[in-house]
Amino acid sequence: PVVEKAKRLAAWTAVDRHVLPEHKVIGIGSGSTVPFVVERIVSQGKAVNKDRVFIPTGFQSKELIVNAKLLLGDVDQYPVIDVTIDGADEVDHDLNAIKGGGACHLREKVLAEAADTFVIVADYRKNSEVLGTNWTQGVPIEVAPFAYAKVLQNLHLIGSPKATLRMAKAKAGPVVSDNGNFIIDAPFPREMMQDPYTLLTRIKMLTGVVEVGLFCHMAKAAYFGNEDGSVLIKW
Ligand code: DER
Repeated sequence: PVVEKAKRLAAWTAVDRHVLPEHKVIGIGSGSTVPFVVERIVSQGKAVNKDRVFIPTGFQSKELIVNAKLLLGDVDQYPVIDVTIDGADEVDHDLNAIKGGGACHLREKVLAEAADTFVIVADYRKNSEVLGTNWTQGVPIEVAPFAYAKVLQNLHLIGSPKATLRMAKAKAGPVVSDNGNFIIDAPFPREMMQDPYTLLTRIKMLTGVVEVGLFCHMAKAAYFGNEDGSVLIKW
C-alpha cells in the first residue's frame, strides 16, 4: 500500500543520509515506520554493523533490534548516542513533533535528547503546518497511575476539557507503558498548539506528569515519504 511505501522511502532516505560507517551508537525508535529503518541498517552489511550498538526506546524497539541480530545496548551504558531515528505522529513547520501515539515517548525523548543527531521519519500524513491538524486525538502524556485523576482534572482546567485516559483495546483497563505508567491523551485548541513549547512547559509542570509527547526543537530533520514516491525533507 501507498502509506507503507512512503514509510519505507522516508526511512531508507534518512538512514542513507544519517547512519554512516563512523556512527557506532544508534538509537532506534518505536512504531510502524522504524522497522524500515532497521531493515535499511541491516542492508548496510555485517561488517559495519558488528562494530555498532543499538539502543531501544521500548519493548517493540528492543525486539526489532534483537530479531535483526543487531547488538543491543542500554542508554545507561551509552549515554551519548550518535544518531537516533524515530517516527512521529505529526510534525509542524518548525520541526516540533507530537509523539506518543505508541505510548513510548518517555524513552523516545530520552534517546532523542541523548543523540547528537535526532531525525524523524514519517509518511505524508504526519506533515502539517500546525500540530493537531491531522493528529486530533490529543497530546499523549505519560502519567504516574497514582496521580492520573488529578492530572486529568488539571488538564481540563488548563485548556483540555476533553482529555481522557487511554484505554487498552486488547486488555481490560488502561494502556500501561513500558515504564508501568498510564497515558492521557489531551486535545488542545489550535491557538495553544501553535506554541507547542509553552504548552509543553505548562503540561510538564502538572504534578504527576512523567513526560509529554511534544518534542520541541529536538529534531535536526524530518523525512516524509510522499504518495508519488518523492521524499520531502524538512530541516
Ligand atoms: O509513539 C510514537 O511517537 C511513535 O514514534 C509512533 O507514533 C510513530 O508512528 P508510526 O507508527 O506512524 O511510525
